[in-house]
Amino acid sequence: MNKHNKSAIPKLTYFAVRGRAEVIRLLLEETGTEYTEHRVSLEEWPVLKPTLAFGQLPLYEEGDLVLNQSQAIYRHLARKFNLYGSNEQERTRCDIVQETFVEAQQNIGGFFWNPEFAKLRDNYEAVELPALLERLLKLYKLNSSNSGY
Ligand SMILES: N[C@@H](CCC(=O)N[C@@H](CS)C(=O)NCC(=O)O)C(=O)O
Repeated sequence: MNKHNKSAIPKLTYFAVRGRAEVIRLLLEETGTEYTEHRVSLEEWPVLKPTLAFGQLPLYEEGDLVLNQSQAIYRHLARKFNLYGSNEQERTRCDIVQETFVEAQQNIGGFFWNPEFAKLRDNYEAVELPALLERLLKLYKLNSSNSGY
């Protein structure tokens, strides 16, 4: 017997920004899934934080299935909605796309929040960002020459 109630309406808890929740919202919207959202305010956060297993958001609930870690939630939804390839090779290619975007997100986020942002900006725009975008472009080229996505 499956102990999870798969028919339960999913609930997403996150702050009122796109951030790590946006991929979850897109997956739920794209698949026409009914869901509810709790958009946590800055006043609410200090009260909610200590009640969470990892003290961070997003939190995704589906009946008694309670998930944190955004990348794991994305993969859970991709499996659930049959968007995670149809064989081992395709799933591995999905993982490569996911990891490449995690790296890009960390790179851009790290730059954005860097206290020396203003000082580093010119070099980032001229050198680092084009190299990063080039890598993403390669990924698209790699995937489009092997049809199926
Ligand atoms: N590895 C976690 C990181 C989660 C994370 O850093 N969440 C941030 C928002 S994007 C957060 O909850 N920040 C508030 C805090 O840590 O107090 C994931 O991918 O879900």
